[in-house]
Amino acid sequence: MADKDGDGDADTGTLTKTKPKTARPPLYKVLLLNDDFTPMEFVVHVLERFFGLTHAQAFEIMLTVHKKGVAVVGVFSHEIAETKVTQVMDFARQHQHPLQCTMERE
Ligand code: TYC
Repeated sequence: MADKDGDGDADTGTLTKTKPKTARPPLYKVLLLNDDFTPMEFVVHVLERFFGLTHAQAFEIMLTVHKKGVAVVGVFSHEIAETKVTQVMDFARQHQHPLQCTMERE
């Protein structure tokens, strides 16, 4: 019975504080991948529509993906990231574009 007060140390008479820990939920990057077929203006539209970006922001990210192959579009909770990926993939499929969107734990 060396730790009757439950603070994780021996009860020596010295008062110690146990720091309350609030675990932060993991975050997920949503990534957009380049391909040779999806029209640039379609990608810009997707970024405006599903990520709330301005036309200028959307154009810049689209160009980064076009030049580098991939870019992070945003960082979200697991549920929000999954929703964004599904929305983008469904919309691309509806329009018969091969655009790929994925998520990755940060
Ligand atoms: N590379 C495409 C083109 O030249 C444009 C594009 C950009 C496609 C970004 C996908 O995620 C993408 N039409």
